[in-house]
Amino acid sequence: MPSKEAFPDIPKIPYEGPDSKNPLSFRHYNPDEIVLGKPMRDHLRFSVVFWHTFRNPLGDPFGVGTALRPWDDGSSSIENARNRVRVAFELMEKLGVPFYAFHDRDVAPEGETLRETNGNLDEVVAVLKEEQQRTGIRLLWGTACLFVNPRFVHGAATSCNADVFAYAAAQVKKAMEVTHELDGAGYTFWGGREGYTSLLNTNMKRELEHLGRFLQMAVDHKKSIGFDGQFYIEPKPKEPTKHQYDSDAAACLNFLREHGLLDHFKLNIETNHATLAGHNVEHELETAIAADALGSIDANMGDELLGWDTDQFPTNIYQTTQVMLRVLAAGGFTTGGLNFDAKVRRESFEPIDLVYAHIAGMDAFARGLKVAAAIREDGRLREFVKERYSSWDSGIGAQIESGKADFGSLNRYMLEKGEVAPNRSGRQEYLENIINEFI
Ligand code: XUL
Ligand code: CO
Repeated sequence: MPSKEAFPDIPKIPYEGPDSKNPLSFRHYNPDEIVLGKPMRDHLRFSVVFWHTFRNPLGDPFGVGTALRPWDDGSSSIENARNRVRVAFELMEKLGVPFYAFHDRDVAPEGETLRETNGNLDEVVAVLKEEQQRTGIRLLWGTACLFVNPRFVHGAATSCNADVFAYAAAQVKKAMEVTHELDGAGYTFWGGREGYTSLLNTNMKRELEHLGRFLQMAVDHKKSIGFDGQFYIEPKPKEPTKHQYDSDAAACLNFLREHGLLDHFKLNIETNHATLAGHNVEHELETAIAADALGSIDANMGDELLGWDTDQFPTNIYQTTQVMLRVLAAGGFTTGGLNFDAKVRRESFEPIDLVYAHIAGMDAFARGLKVAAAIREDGRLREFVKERYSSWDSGIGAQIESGKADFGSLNRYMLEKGEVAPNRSGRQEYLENIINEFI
């Protein structure tokens, strides 16, 4: 811990139960509580992000940052960066969060050259390592920031400039090595500026091929350094570019399949990215699960009335319930977790707001987990869906599924039968009411 605490008035946040009126307590997140045979801690695998929580000044296009962060001297010195790491671990310890995530450039400043930048990163990574050992908090995933620096103006792996591709490769190589050194459970590729704004200046086919080659190089490097963390691709449809190549889960899966990379990547699904793509998060999760590719979740939420990536802390219990229903159905996380890729509002500028925000997100997900577990134990929802598809379990349905039918046999079957068996109601409102019963 830093010699002087950054959050001196914040205790370790206790679980006090649903009746607690203490805003610095959990009312639902009780890490040791067993839900469906497993402690909540292991179901939820919460993670704090370094970028929003410790580097976001809370500016918007119309105004400067408002965040008060008294521990940060505002400089890009290594000392400030190292101290910030200690503050981050103080907060995570007080919240009882088991994981964190970072971009290389969140934690350490860039230097004049790549060599100097790598040296800066090493100096800060030494403190990350120390703090991990001191607290037992682990790295959920690391990543490289390939979108802030102006050199990436045209993209990184999809830049028109081959030198930029080379720089990005060197940067990812280092970020992967650092993640490996910190025993990270995963490594994420979010396509930042991998996309385009105008086709008038873009060779899309060439850019896509370059991206495929880049990811293949990452797979090769992973093997060569013996890093066995999970690779994730994080879909997002827009912001910063108009057309992102990794726009949604289906697009990412298709890209990976086309480039022979599907065995090496899973998806990191972010709620607000799903909604920007015109989907809801459960659709994106279901798409990933159907391809056996759900890896991790960037847990946040958007605003229904705003069309941009507001990255709000997830407090909507209907949504956290939907997410946890999918996570439970998929058998839970293995390497992934619920990573709060979320920032406090510009108006919530005090340090204590960081604490309230994480408590709110953790409690909303703990409650979502309990509701989802109760819905599963009740079984009515699952039974309904099972029954809805029962015509596939025997007879003609089973023949189709097992590949024993063809157009000829189906034609004979239907000519003999004359008309289909009557359809049954989908009962959507009845089912929505069951969800409400548990919330
Ligand atoms: C951007 C975003 C990123 C990734 C990591 O919208 O979600 O922070 O999670 O680069
Ligand atoms: Co994210």
